[in-house]
Amino acid sequence: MSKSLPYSMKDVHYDNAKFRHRSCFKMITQTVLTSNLKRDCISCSTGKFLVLLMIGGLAYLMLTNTSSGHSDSNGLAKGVIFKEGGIKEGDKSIMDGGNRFRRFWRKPPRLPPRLSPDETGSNNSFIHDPVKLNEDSKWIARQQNVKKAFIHAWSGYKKYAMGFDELMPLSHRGVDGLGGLGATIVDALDTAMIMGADEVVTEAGSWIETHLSHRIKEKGQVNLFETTIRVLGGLLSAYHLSGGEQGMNSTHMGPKSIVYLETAKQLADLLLSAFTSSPTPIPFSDVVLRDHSAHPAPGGQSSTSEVSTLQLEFNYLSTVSGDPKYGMEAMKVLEHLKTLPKVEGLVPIYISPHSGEFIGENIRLGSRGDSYYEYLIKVWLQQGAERDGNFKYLYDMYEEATKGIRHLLVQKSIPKGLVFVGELPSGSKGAFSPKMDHLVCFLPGTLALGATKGITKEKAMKDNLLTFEDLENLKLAEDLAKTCFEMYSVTSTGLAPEIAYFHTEDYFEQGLDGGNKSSEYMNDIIIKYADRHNLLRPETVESLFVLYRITENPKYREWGWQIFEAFEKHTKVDSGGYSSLDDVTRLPPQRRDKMETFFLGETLKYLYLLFADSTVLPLDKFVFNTEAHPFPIKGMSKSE
Ligand code: DMJ
Repeated sequence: MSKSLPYSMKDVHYDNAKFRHRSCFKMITQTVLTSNLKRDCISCSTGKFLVLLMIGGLAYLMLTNTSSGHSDSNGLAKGVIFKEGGIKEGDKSIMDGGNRFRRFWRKPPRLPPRLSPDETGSNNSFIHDPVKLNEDSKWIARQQNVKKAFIHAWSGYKKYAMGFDELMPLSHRGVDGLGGLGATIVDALDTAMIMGADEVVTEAGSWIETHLSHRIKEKGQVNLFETTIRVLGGLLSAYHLSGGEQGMNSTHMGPKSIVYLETAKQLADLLLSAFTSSPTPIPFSDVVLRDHSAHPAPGGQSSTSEVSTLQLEFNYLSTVSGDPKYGMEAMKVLEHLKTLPKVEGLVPIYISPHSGEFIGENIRLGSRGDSYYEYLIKVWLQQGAERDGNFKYLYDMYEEATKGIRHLLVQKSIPKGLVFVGELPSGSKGAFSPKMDHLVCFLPGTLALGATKGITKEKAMKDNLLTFEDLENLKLAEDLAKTCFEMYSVTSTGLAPEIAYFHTEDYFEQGLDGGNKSSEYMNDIIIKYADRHNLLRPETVESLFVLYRITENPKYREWGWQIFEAFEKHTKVDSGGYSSLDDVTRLPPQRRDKMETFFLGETLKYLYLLFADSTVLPLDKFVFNTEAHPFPIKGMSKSE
């Protein structure tokens, strides 16, 4: 295990033999033995003698001139000498000489092993492959740029908004848009752990330990879904990543892991009132923390995606707390949804907690619909070996839904044939709308994950694991990922709008292009004035990350890098933080005074992981909640 992360989270920088320290002696002897001198002289005995003489001379110089090491090792050596050998102070110089000799002959020290041997094994071949070596250094450097961006985002938040939910990076203030639980802090914490941003881990962890429990007791209304995915999810993944399940006292900066778990339980106990106050298995949308009460949203309806995007978090809390009540309440929602009528597996975006029935016919995979589909497959994956027992219905619902998506929602744009997912605002009998929210860009990643269950496509093919449906979904995933990427590159800023429309036989509007005249998709993608903002959303880079892991195609990394560069260029605020934008089609773009928590929780985390070694948080062992907080798949955590 690395210093800061549990077994599964080893830092990716370790296995570079190229960065290992080599002793001067080793370097010189290697140079001598591999140089022309070797070829020219080693065959003659004078040559051999000269080489030996040189080695001997060098060894002598090192023994007599090397300082006796780091002050640390001096102190330690002294202690050990007295303890083990009972040798007196007067004998120290003899021992020092011996120690030098031992140090001299022992292997050069390695950098701290931050990947376990099984994780590094497969990568060692590149040591001999200069092209791969270069390529790897490129991605390591790019990954470090993402880490720098994360620290810049955090520094702005810390300077101007510490303790608030979000940073307003232009007016240098904080704002509590999510109920006042310090959402940026909790959302960002596991990203900091994954990146090894220790200072951020300390600052975020200490704030949580000192303030969060009190806030949970005192604060008023929070949204069940937002609080679950960001705050509960963040606490639980911090608990795992800091070694909580190994029963360790955290070696991290910040508090002990148990603090995260206890705070998560305190919060979840209050959130449970949204389930228990409702007359049906569909929870109310809002909870008033200080009153221990819950109520429906104004208008009385809940979003379908919100009620079905709580289960990974509550299930995992049940696993680690040993109390089944959390998972049981949350799973009742999905069990209930299973019984409701659907349109080829597709569901309306509103549901009533009073009747338990869907409301209206509006079907879409964007806002209020999106993560219903995501959690069907992820909650099933979370069960590990138990997937095909009581949870099989989730896979069936997912499979039916993906067929429905392909049949009813997927079309191609003209003239260039971008594959996109549209909407059915009046159900399957009504008109098709060629509108696609950026939020839909989670779908390529989810489809790819559902197809291979987290292993690479190559391995899945080799082991004959892919069904016809899997292959169709994988193909759709790749096509959609391209469309999502083009939604970025078609604009002047290289950043995607919140919503795009696609040119079809039935729909076109002149003069609403993205502004990048060199994009070949200029006429395919239409961006209305009201939809031109960018909120630093993660969905596209999330899908690029998953697709890269599964297909191993480097183009996904390159696309991710282009997007990152556009964020750097247009959204970075010098005084700290990153801002949203009002209009991605204009140069320079007008900035919007908000840094969303998911920029730190998701966008930068997925970019970092996109450039990381695939052994970091492998997708067949971890499932990411919809806010990018990773939980181990059942049976994959060492404590189980
Ligand atoms: C996040 O809070 C989650 O990813 C959610 O599922 C959708 N919206 C935002 C990011 O865009």
